[in-house]
Amino acid sequence: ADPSVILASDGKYYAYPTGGNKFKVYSSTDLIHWRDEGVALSNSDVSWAKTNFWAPEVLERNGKYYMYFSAGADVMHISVAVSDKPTGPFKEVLDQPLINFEYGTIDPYVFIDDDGKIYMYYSKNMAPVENRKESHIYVVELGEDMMSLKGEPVLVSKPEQSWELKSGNKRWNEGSFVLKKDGTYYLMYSANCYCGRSYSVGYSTSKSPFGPFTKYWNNPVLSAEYSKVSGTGHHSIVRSPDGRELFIVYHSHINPAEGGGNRQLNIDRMGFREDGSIYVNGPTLTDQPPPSGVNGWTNIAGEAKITAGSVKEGYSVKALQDGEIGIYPTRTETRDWVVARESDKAWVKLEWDEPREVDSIWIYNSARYQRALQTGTVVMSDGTKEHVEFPKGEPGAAAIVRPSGKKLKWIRFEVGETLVSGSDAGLSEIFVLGK
Ligand code: FUB
Repeated sequence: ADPSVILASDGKYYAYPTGGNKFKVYSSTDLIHWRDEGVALSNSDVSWAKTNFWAPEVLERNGKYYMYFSAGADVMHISVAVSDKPTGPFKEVLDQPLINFEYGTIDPYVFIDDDGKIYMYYSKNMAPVENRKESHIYVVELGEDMMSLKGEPVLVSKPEQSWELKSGNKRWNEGSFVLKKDGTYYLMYSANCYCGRSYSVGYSTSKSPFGPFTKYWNNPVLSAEYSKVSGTGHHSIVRSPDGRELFIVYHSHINPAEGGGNRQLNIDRMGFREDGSIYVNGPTLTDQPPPSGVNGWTNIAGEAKITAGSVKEGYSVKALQDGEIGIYPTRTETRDWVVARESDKAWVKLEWDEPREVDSIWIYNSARYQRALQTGTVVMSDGTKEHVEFPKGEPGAAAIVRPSGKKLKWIRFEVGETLVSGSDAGLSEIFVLGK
């Protein structure tokens, strides 16, 4: 649960999840295979708390690794431990909590701005508000030592949008993660009870790390609404080995029917649209292409010239190269290539300047049932043809063709049967893993 994943300067990924009386650490070179690296921080090294070791966040700076975490018994507090290595052992240096308010505080996230200023985002946990309890997100500046507070905390987020009000008279904004892009601060967070199906991720934006933050109108960006998965949230974000792709790492319930505190780690792609909004290609439960750069493969679909026999008015064939796959039918309505099925023009072609080595072709259906496909055919420039059947009822599952290293100048996809007879046909994305 609550996975913090970093790409350290040694070129390896490290994952730190919530523990009971300790934090463990796992390493990976590709975000696929993980190795247990043992205990990163043990409660025997923390004088002021022995239980509820929740939500660690690790940050590398000037050759040191800082682990911010929450722990405590009746009242949760936030502190920081330091190590020379990403695997630890992390040692608590303050011998008391860094945030030691009379109310509970959890889920620290530390963000270093371009000007070197350091900010900690965290949640004030379950405070009384009218006849309910709520968790709100605050930000406070940290000193250059990374372990002292500067100034007063500022409130930056509380549950307000309808998707955040799905857990009765307890409401949460927690699990912050902050990133900055083109001068805009994105405050991502989770809402609703971690124990329930509706735990989801949304975000808000601001021109200042202190806010005011405006919530994205189309939140949540990660939820279990259309999936068999349950309780998707408390995430971190990390880049692929070659830096080209972003991955969101989050937890979901091990047993979706039960919910509760038994959670597992999930990884999916995410990205930014041209208008600056965030999309998440998840939750998925099926095979997905490996992260860009693993074994030298990357998505070369965007480097191809794309043409289609026909495109329905109001849609674009470029939607197949925008990185966004069909998961959320209502939120991505216009992000499909749409074509009339009853037409010999129902095809799309990707052509490269030179023949390219192609490992696999991933064809993602429309998330909209009314235009989703059952079948199609992939025609390749070497003269081969392959019939594909689309997986049913599994958002984000691709029809996969594996040329396994063949050199191809072009590929063409021909639309077959739709799920709804006689309807328009739609695809959300074509991903070509190649070199
Ligand atoms: O895992 C314990 C708590 O549950 C975390 O601190 C919250 O973010 C929620 O995921």
